[in-house]
Amino acid sequence: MKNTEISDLFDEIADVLEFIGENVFKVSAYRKAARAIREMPQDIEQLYKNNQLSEIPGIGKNIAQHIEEYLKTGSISKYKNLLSEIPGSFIEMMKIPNLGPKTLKLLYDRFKIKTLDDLKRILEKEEVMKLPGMGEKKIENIKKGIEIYLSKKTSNRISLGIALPIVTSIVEYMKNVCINISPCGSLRRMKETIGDIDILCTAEDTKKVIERFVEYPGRRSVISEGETKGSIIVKDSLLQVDIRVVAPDSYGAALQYFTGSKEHNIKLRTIAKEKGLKINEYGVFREDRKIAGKTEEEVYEIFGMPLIPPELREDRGEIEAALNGNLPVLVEEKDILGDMHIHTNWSDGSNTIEEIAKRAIEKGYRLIGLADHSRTSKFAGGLTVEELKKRNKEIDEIAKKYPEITILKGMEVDILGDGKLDYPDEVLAELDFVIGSIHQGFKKNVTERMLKAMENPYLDIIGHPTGRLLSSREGYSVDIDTVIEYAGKTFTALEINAYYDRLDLNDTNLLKAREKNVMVCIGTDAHSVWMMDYLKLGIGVARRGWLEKDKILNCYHFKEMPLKRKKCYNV
Ligand code: DGT
Ligand code: CA
Ligand code: CA
Ligand code: ZN
Repeated sequence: MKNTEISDLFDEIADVLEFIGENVFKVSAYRKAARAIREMPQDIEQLYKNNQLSEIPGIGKNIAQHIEEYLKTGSISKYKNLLSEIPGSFIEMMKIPNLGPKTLKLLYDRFKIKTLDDLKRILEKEEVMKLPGMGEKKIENIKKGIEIYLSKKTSNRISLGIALPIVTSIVEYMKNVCINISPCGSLRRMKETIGDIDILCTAEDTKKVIERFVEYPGRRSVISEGETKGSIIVKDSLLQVDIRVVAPDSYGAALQYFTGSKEHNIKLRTIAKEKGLKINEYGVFREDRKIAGKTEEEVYEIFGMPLIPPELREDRGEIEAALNGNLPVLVEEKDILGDMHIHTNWSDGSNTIEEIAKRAIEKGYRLIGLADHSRTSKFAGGLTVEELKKRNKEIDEIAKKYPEITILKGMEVDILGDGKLDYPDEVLAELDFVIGSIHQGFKKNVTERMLKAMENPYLDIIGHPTGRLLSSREGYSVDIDTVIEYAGKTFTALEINAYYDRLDLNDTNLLKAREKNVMVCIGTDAHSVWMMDYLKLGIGVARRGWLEKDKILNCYHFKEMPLKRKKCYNV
């Protein structure tokens, strides 16, 4: 079937027409045609052969001619001519989610960008914000779009932070036709990247569920529509979403099965066999009698285990731990008293201390750690010693106004080329806590510099310890095992940077940190109050790393918080 090819082409024609400023009716004619063809069940070639193109709603003579031309020759001359009117890489850039042709045109006219690299570069510039309609959130969304576009091109996986809001919105949209509904698969396990989204539900009317699902307003296209299953691709991330409707008495078994991981399920099936049982997505069976399946708890209970939290289900020892009764008591959202890594407008954040405090109170936090950049990070508005003192004075004033929250005077201090910190010790000593981060020289002696920095009694936490960016950067050349071990020896905590593109440390490194008894600190690295929402990603990563609340700094009130500078450790 050539339906998708043709509708993609029409969408591209619409993009280009919009980019060159054609009239809106023309643009929308192509968009309507693209959508009609994409979503119709019949094969367009067949319709053409039967002379029925004009029966497709929204397809006039002009567009019918294009279809005919494409089916006969494999291309559309109008499209070729249009392409010659716009710079080469623009067709590619128009595929970036969250970046429409109008915005692209705006950026092109103002900055003369030609390539994707140009685009990335200008998005970092202050002037971009001054363009009409270009807020901070919009820029952040375009950056996300670029990430999605690039990762789809290379690995086909999307970061958790992007997939999570999509599934939330779909679940919200589907709720009223379902009895139970839950995401499963890697998303429920809070894995850092997601291949596709899986959703499971029960309902009185199965048909209604699928019908509504394939009408989801955020869909780009429908891949399949069956009796109990449906698949769509969503527009803003090009992710595939699968939904499955199951019978209520199999819901638990299905949830268990489709949450995975595959490795966890294989291990469970082996155990079932040893007990003479059979487990599948319908239930647990002895001979042919079903003995469990309605709830997940019931399924695990049959094997003598408590419910294993989804984040642990990777066959990394969780089944053995469950059988022996020593599963960790994982940290929960309610254990976290606040966010320990927030930038204010004293450095490169966009909100005032007061705005941040207010948002934190709204979120029910008991404390926040403000961590602005230090003086060497000039590009990020790093504070001089003078400015730091002024900022701290302002914190004192705001703190008086909001006694319900503890505002900690922290800093994200650069670890310099020689492993020293960016302020003298007496300045660091006046702060409540210090995060030390590598922001320059990603390839130069990073391990040695980190170890040296950890010897400083005022360096409490190492920020984003590996420096990786999920979308684009492998990370520093750092021997993370050595860093983790030394963190244990020096009572330095390691950060879980919860920004969606970092998630650093990740689950596997956290498991190592846990072995070495290293403390962990969760921070969103928010540069704007809405980014404080990323905290839940950090909690998910912490849970995947088997962390309990006693190992997490944010679970302590400041007075009891075991920071290195307080020398409260038993050596
Ligand atoms: P993803 O989508 O690559 O991020 O990872 P998952 O874990 O969501 O994998 P997916 O979507 O292929 O399948 C969803 C779940 O279904 C998976 O976690 C476990 C279950 N599953 C899929 N295929 C198999 C299989 O061959 N054997 C078993 N035991 N379970 C499977
Ligand atoms: Ca999946
Ligand atoms: Ca799937
Ligand atoms: Zn940083």
